[in-house]
Amino acid sequence: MSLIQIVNFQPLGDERGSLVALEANKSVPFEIKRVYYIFGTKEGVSRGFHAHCNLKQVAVCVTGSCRFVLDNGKQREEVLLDCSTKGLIIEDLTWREMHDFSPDCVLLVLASEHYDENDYIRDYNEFLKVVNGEG
Ligand code: T46
Repeated sequence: MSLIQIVNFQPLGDERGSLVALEANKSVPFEIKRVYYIFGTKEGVSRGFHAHCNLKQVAVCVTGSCRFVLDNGKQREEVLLDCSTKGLIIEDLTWREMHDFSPDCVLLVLASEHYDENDYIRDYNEFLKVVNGEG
């Protein structure tokens, strides 16, 4: 099964322009407890390089683009997020990296839990131990 799970949001545009509505337990498959957005990423900068123990997220580039790498310790796959109607579902225990941010990129992220630094696994070898049941 692919690590790349995309949810396509229905554009509700009309002659005035575009609108996308994101609703918990509908287009977003969990209760939303937190929303954050990443913007102004400097040229050549990559972000992420961590996994979460207990956090589901949906990421969407509302403007611009960036490339996501997802890794579950066995498979490593990538996807270009370049469309404001395309959301990437990121499950628990998935290593993520974000690369190639366009200068105009605004990456919106909807999260199933409040911020908790203790939920982060920031060391790749530790991540491998956890997913292989050795952690
Ligand atoms: C993820 C990817 C897609 C907070 O205080 N509250 C928050 O809700 C978040 C997300 C971050 N922070 C603080 C923690 C750090 O001091 O903001 C700083 C930057 O966070 P971080 O280095 O984790 O950012 P990214 O871009 O590497 O990762 C973020 C999310 O943290 C992460 O959960 O999945 O975006």
